[in-house]
Amino acid sequence: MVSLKELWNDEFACREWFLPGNSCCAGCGLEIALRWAMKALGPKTALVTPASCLNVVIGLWPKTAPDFPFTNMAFAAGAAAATGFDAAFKAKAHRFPEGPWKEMTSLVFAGDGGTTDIGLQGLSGAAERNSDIIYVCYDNEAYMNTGIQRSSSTPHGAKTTTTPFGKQRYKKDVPRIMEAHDIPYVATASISHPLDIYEKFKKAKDIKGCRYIHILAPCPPGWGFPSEDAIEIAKLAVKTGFWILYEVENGIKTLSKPSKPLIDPSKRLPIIEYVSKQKRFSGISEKTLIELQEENDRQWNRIINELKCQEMRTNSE
Ligand SMILES: Cc1ncc(C[n+]2csc(CCOP(=O)(O)OP(=O)(O)O)c2C)c(N)n1
Ligand code: SF4
Ligand SMILES: [Mg+2]
Repeated sequence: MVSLKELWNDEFACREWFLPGNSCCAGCGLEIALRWAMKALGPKTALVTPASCLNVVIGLWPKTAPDFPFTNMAFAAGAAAATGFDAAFKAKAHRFPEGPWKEMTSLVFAGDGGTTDIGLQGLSGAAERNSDIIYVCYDNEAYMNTGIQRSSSTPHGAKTTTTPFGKQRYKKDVPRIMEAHDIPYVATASISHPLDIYEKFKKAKDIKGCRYIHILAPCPPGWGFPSEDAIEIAKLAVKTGFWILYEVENGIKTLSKPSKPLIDPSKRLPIIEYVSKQKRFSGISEKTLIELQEENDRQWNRIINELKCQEMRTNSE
């Protein structure tokens, strides 16, 4: 893994591109995610932000934070807009080969509502076309900007303003849906592991085609925990196995370092350790807690089986 010393000597990583003093809440996960993504991508990045907390934060003058080009976009149109930008950059690069156009990266940073609900059709279209974009879902597991409504990414049992007794359904597994599109790169990440985020974006930058990165981005007011605990909460998500870190490169899946030991179930902390630190799960019933734990075990068993099949296939080739 890259060292902090190496980052310090890197022209892009050693400074901030999403500037401090912006209007994100203290401890906001999306801000940390974007900062680390931009350290890897650098300023020749054109960012598209569909309607979301980021969309509001990013455009508020005089606290406009990005030190790189960005466009605020309609809620459903993130992937389509970035595809258009990429086409324009490629056309410009053809006409003006000496310009900066060929180095531009088209990036979408969308919330879970903008990705797993309203933007999913456009995202699927871009993935099917293998559009040359990086699409990021920063997942704070609800529609935070409009007052904490449930999304299809809200976990089972979590209270939101539209699920006052806890959500009945389970979280939609969008990284798995993106894997099914056979795009060149799919990864999950968490703000608890910024160097892992950095490395995944560095890798994604050098891949052509549609790349999808899904980042767990805790939200202190929306989840109900003190701002200073944001990293600890994200760490617990990984340590309990609730949030599994992995990459899929050209169809080959690998668990990322922090999640690898958790193949052994005894190494996973019980899910209650994560849930009990957040007000959105307050009053969760024993039954829902067991269901949440069982769902988590199912997710792990599925991934472990996939890895075993993959290994058998590779050995037989
Ligand atoms: C078509 C449309 N419907 C609704 C809205 C209102 N709206 C703006 S942001 C938002 C919530 C976005 O949620 P998410 O994508 O999860 O991002 P977050 O706010 O959590 O960062 C909604 C419903 C809108 N802008 N456009
Ligand atoms: S409400 Fe949540 S996601 Fe939105 S800016 Fe605040 S901490 Fe970030
Ligand atoms: Mg959200």
